[in-house]
Amino acid sequence: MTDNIPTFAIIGHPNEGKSSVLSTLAEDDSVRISPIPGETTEIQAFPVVIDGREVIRFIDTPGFQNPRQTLEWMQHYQGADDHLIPTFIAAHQSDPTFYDDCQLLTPIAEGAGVIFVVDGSRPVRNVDRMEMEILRLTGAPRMAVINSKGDDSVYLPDWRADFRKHFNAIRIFNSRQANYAQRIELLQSLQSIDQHLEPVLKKVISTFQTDWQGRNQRTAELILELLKTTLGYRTTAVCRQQSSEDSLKQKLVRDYMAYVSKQEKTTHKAIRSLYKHNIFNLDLPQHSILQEDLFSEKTWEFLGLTNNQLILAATIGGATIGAGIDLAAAGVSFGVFSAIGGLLGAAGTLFKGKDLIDNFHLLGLKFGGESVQIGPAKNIQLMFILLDRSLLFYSHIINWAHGRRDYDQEMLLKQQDRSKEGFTSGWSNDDRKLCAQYFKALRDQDNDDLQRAATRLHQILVRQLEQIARQ
Ligand SMILES: Nc1nc2c(ncn2[C@@H]2O[C@H](COP(=O)(O)OP(=O)(O)O)[C@@H](O)[C@H]2O)c(=O)[nH]1
Ligand SMILES: [Mg+2]
Repeated sequence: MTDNIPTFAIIGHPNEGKSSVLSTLAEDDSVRISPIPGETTEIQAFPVVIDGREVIRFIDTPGFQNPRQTLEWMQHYQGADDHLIPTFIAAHQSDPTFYDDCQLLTPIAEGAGVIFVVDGSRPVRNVDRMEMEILRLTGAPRMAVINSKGDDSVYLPDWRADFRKHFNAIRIFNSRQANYAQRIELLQSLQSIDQHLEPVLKKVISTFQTDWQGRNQRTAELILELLKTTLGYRTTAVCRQQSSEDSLKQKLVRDYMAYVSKQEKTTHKAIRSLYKHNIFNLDLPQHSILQEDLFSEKTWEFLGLTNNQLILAATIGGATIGAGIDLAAAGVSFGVFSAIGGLLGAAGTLFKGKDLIDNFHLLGLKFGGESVQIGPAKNIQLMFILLDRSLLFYSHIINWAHGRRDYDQEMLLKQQDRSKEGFTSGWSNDDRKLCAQYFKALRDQDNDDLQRAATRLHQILVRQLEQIARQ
């Protein structure tokens, strides 16, 4: 511990995943991760700052360069225990072949705890045992972390057996898949490696937890703001002589959709940076429904509510909701919702005048003399689709460990399952009813009702976000 900020050096053999583990633990995607062993040659501190205050610090180190000679030197050392590392460094710092070893031992000399990272999918070698023994001799509080790069788990018992002799705690931590809960668990087990660390790590953990709750609260707010600005959005255009009414309407619909899409993008970007993904272009998995445009047919087919759920939400939430009326008029079997999905899917390219105009009213299009108004949205499905897409986006973001720089198969499969349906179709009738009340209040511009519904919807969203984070 330096200046009472718990500090941990991430140590291990080159290319075992040290930097990946650090990146995920510190939620820092600026950490250099490289397939080439020996890229990291300098120690580098990565502070975790919450509310402007540094709460914990992780130090990235180069891998051991000369474990054999280092261990031999240490085994022959005769001086006082607490002088072991400073004496080693003093004796080797002018020797370039020991540069990395001196570097990685420096934070330990300054009081840092040790997180030793190994790739548990390969067998234990002699050199690993030497490195473990060096760390034991330093006397630093230390934990072993198994970050398996491959699927092979046959070597895990061997690793554990060796670790038990050399470390105060052992944890499996997959730097590419670890989520928030697993990060907390790792911090919790760090408490056990040294009694002195316990109180200060307790504080760090509770700061992490409060911070996470705050982010979920903020995410729910952002989603609500998105709903309010998009569903309540209205715009008017005046029909001029030379432009035909049809083309004016088409333009309005296009502008409307562009507006909603842009708002959604802005919101998702804000959510993304809340979870500190700033640098890497975190691509969504190839098969994710989120790859689809907001107004595409597929999106409307796979997300949002089923027809029956929609009718129910609309009728229990206030019979005057447009969606209910439109459904009744069009007939359920006709599937007006898939109709609008299809229509909007063709946005920009395949607009067919008649279809478009027939469905205009679903977006709240009104004609009044020379002017045409579009919005507020009349089809409550838009609300559920926006909700589902934001929740799915959140789920991708929080499951994207910072140490991971691409998508792996296992993750893809998991996401695929989840993306078949959105979240809102699994919500309770009461929750969906509340959405309908919110939607109605927005349309009626009833601010009191809107405020009441928004407060409750915020609670529902936070609960949903927390549930996604626990999955
Ligand atoms: N498949 C897989 N690759 C990993 C994992 N952790 C790290 N890697 C890769 O292994 C290489 C070395 O990782 P890095 O974190 O830079 O290792 P360091 O040299 O110990 O800091 C990089 O190409 C990483 O992408 C993992 O859990 N699974
Ligand atoms: Mg590294």
